[in-house]
Amino acid sequence: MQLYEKQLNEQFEAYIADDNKIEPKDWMPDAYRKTLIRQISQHAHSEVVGMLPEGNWITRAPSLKRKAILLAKVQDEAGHGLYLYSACETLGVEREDLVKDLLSGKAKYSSIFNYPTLTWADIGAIGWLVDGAAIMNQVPLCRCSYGPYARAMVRVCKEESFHQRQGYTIMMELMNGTDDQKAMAQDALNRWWWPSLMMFGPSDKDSKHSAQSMRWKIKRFSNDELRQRMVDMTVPQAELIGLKMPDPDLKWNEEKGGYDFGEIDWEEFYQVIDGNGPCNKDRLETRNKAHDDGTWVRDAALAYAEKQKLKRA
Ligand code: BYC
Repeated sequence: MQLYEKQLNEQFEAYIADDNKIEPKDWMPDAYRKTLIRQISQHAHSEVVGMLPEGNWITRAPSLKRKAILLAKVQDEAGHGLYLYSACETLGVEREDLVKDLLSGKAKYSSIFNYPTLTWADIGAIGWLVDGAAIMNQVPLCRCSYGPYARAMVRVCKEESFHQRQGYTIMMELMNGTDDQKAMAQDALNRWWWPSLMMFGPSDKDSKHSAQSMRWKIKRFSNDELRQRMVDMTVPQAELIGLKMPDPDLKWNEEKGGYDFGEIDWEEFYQVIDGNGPCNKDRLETRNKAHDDGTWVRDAALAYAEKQKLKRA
């Protein structure tokens, strides 16, 4: 490393150690930039692909009120994707290239969106558990060292908290309903619980990026710390409405002040992130079709912008 670059690096590390925010025009090491582009773009893709499992239920929501709520939630996810692509672009990458990587299957997005939504209760389980996990992971990201990402997270977290409550109220209503409705809610919890815990990423001993990301204050807590908090927050919520956690090893541990829980099926996790989950192929095909079908909209918007520019010139 050149002396000059070494000094810049030391200044950068000290600036972060003092809890300052790095802004787009500030000097930053290439590896920091690369890590942020990786994480923020994967996050943006997750928001966009995340619309698909829920979008599947908009036409079948059980009432007009539920349809309106679900529609608003899915639109929020699109908005989150847009803020995140914008935050990512401040790092010097083109949105078009990021989207290309998603559509070709090169880029990752959250494992959770590769599972099917089989019943209405799945919409409750997604809001309660998936958005619940998202809040747990994203509230600390509001303090991320990169300014544009941290600021985008503030609004995202407010909206995620509404999403979590809409999911939990669906589960509550089902658990106050008929035996069939209760069984449907329990079945959704059984299928979504373990994939929701996988959202936090590999266990700390296998997480290749965590140590560096925590030193740079991109991540504030490790994958396992956040997963533990998720379990501790969710178990009492399940008990309150009469749901049973699908984990025979779940047990309160007085000494640690949290729950012990069973081992995650890491083989399943790696299969899903390698593209072999139940819906990976379907999700990518749907996104590609939506992108192709939307070409005329992008072309029209560009033509309109061009016309306006000429008018002003
Ligand atoms: N799924 O070293 P690690 C939402 C990858 S959107 C797929 O621990 P890191 C919502 C990881 O990328 C939810 N891949 O990595 C939307 C890495 O692969 P590469 C999305 C995963 O980055 C709509 C490798 O495994 N949230 O909530 O330190 C509706 C090693 O992992 C997963 C975010 O993106 C996974 N679950 O930590 C409702 C939050 N886990 O890149 C809800 C921001 C790990 O080396 N992201 N991988 O090929 C993060 O906080 C972190 O990136 C992670 C992973 C905790 C996810």
